[in-house]
Amino acid sequence: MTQLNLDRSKELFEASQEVLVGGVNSPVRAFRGVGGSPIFFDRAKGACVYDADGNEYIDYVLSWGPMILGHANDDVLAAVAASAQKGTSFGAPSALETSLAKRICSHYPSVEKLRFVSSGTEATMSALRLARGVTGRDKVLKFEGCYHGHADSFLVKAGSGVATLGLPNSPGVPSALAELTLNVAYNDTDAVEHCFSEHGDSIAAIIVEPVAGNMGCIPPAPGFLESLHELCDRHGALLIFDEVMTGFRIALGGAHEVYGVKPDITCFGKVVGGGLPVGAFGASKKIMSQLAPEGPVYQAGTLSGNPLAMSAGEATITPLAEPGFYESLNAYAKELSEGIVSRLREKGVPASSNHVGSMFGIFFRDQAPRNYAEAGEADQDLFKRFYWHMLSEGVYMAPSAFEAGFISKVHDKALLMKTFDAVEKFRL
Ligand code: HOZ
Repeated sequence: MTQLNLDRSKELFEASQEVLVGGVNSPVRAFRGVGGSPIFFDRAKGACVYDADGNEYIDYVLSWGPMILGHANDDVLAAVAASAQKGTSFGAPSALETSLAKRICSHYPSVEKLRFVSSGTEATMSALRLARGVTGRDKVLKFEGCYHGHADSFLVKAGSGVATLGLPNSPGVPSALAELTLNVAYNDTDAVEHCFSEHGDSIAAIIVEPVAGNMGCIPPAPGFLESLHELCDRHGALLIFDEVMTGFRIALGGAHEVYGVKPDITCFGKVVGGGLPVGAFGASKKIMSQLAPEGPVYQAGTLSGNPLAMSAGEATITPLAEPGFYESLNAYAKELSEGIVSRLREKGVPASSNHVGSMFGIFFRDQAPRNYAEAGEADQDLFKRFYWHMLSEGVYMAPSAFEAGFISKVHDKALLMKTFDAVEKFRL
């Protein structure tokens, strides 16, 4: 294994721990999922990130998904710079919001109207409030290992950092609220049916990551999303797709397009903000009319529709509609994930992978998992060793076995081969 110099990152981590909780601003970044101290970044360009010690890495995290065009894309930078010249926040409407909203709605037929917020967490939290307001019901059904941000109602058996740190639930979430969150295994339609038979008339919504991306990457089983739609319809509940990760990522039309299922409410984040803080939720005009100021369900935000974020989102999404944009991206994800696994298996390492569009997951177990329990059975020790090996060879992957990986438009064949060379050097 090549010896990396991480002295500066270590110094910066020492300093950050004095004033930032765990030295970070989001728990997964603390590297508790892989041990050791986190890498502090200095800059990023294209498919690569550069740390404070000057090491270069091929980046398969991409800020956890948004950077689909690669880091510091020239057009996105130009759009943000031009927008900044005109003011960084108005706290009042601008034409930029209408333009981006139109663009999003045009690719998601079930979304007729939108509300912009500043993060994926805000989008899912507000979508649930809207669903509760529309149905007059309180319960929400989610799936073990799915992560929908850190709002109270979702921090029950969640994925992502919660899974990484082994926290089943979070203190601070009132038990009376947590009791309204029902959890069943992802991809288990029978369990959903059973839940509806017990709580049917009090379930406001099912919320689901149509492709789970916070317990590694786990695709929906054939028919799973359709069955959720059908059960919601039958029981008068709303179906919420959390497309924060999958929206504009697995296809231009996200999971709507890939699986042909139209949810009642859709949440966006990540790619729609092009690397700036943006979230959004949207639905039919009828459902959205229940939101203030048209209706009584309240939701607001000082930086919602922020001009810099709208400009970055518009500049990011526009080229995604070019013919063939997703083909090469998705082919890379397939070749990468399958290529890593075949090389590991040749060495006798138990490994499997999933990929949907340009999202992927590598698992240290023979079979790719279908749910959170199976994802948890993967060999964590092997994952950690592989993680540090790849890092030392200049490949930056998510520092947790419970996160998905991502590809950008500028990941090319040379980087793919470099990644494979790194895998070849892995020793058990
Ligand atoms: N929960 C996000 C990843 N799935 C964000 C993690 C982070 O920014 O640290």
